[in-house]
Amino acid sequence: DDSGKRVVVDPVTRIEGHMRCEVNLDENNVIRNAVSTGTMWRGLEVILKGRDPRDAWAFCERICGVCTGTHALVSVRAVEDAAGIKIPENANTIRNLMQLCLYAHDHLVHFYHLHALDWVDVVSALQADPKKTSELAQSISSWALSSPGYFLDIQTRLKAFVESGQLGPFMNGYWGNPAYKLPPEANLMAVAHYLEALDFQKEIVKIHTVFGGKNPHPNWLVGGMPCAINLDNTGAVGAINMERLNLVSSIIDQTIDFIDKVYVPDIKAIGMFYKDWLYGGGLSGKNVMSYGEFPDIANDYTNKSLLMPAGAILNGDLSTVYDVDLRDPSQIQEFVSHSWYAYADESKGLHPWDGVTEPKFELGSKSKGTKTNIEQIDESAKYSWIKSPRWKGHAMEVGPLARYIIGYAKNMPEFKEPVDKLLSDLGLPITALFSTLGRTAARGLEASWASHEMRRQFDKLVANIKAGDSNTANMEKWDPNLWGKVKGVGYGEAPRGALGHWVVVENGKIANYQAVVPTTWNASPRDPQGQIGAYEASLLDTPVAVADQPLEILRTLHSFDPCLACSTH
Ligand code: NFC
Repeated sequence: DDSGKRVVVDPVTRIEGHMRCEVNLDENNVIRNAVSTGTMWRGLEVILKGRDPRDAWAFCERICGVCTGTHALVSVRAVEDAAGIKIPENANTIRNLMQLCLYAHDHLVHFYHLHALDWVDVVSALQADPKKTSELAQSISSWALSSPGYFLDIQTRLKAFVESGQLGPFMNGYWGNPAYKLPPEANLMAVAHYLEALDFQKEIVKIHTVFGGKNPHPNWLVGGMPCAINLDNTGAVGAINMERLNLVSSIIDQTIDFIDKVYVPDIKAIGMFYKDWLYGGGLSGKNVMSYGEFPDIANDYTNKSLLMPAGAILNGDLSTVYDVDLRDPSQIQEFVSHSWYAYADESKGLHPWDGVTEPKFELGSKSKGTKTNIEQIDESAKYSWIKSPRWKGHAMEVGPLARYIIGYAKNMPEFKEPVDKLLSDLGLPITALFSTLGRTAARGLEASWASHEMRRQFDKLVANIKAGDSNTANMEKWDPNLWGKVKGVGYGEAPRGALGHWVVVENGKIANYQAVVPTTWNASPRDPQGQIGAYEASLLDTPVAVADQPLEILRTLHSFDPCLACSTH
């Protein structure tokens, strides 16, 4: 599309992986066309072929170090599904704790370190009055670090940073851009919380190190979890004992405190100043989907057991939540007509059990520049390393906002009440949810939900151990040579949205392996019908204040928490 002014953002930063975005602006600097491109391919699906299915989790986990462990989780679920392996109760609860811990950590880091600076003007914080900042902080939260002296200290550190000309993590922001709306005091408060969150986030992941040995890339196991439990400190070296459980318990308390007293109030404070900026809804008011997560009953991955429900909504009709069936070949399909892969017939999609990953890099005739230095991409041809997944032919948005919309539509109080409360505090209608701000707010609410659910799952684990059950793994059916030709699917909700792995096992080895990933859904290029994905849809009709400072583009893209490493895998 050559109409208007083409703006290219490459690389998009403060994300995971390699992304390029191009937009066309009309004469009023409003976005009229958007192109989302994944610029790197990983090849994990190809690497997995011929390997032992019990090792798949360890390879898949390396798809990403940000949503660490979540690929391993759905991988072991896929292999267990294929082999008909059931996991013990404790393994299910520990897996839930690992995944909830990931939600809390990932959402917190995303908000403060990858997204906040799209709303917060760091340099403006230098103009803030520390006393007024303290009053503002104390008016929204009981968090202890809120004295005038504390904020003066942060401001002095920041000033030294700016004066040295070495802004460190605050380099290259569009400081002073008119799209920033927070007063200096709110900016200073947010900078303080950016630094506090940077320090605190390392505590949360210690939960992964207790149950999974390390972070990133903790250990998992087909058939359960690899950690032994021994409260008496006898027997297995490195087993989970009372001291470690107490550490986990104390980190859970601190996480709840930080999220409820810092993260959620900050979301509300930022929402207050930006509630007129309701762009970026894209597909969220139309098509959203969740596979569901957190089975409360071991080995039951249906809505009877899932604390976060599965479902799909089409055309914004919240009165109907459709069932999602990942085994049905007509429901989930991936297309490659605009992706750098080859299919025998690219007018059709493939269900992941029959999926093909064969790279084919070529540029359309209307692209500008060279293969190694593309100046403008041709979106009428192949233009991304991301495939285009579709549910019953529809492009879908996935992620925290999709999950909250589905929970809301299902009238589940734990999702509906916090949303209604936030909207009423901000004086906004439900439609305001379908926006960039709504996506950011849903993630904050979800971080709070996840931290409290961690407490419940932890108490459940301890109660079960104290009742005499210390089993964490089921090693029956361990030998894949005895499985025959089988296929399985593992699914769940990664922090960024719906994640599925499909595996086919033959002669004890992986015959095919396909992952369809949250960012693959959201960042997908066009499909053969020309339907755009969630990122492209969300950018349309957004005005950009300064064309060569695409702050609004980053703000909306970041609200999805892009992970391009995952999307291209
Ligand atoms: Ni990487 Fe992901 C995997 C994605 O499923 N997208 O939240 C998850 O990365 O962050």
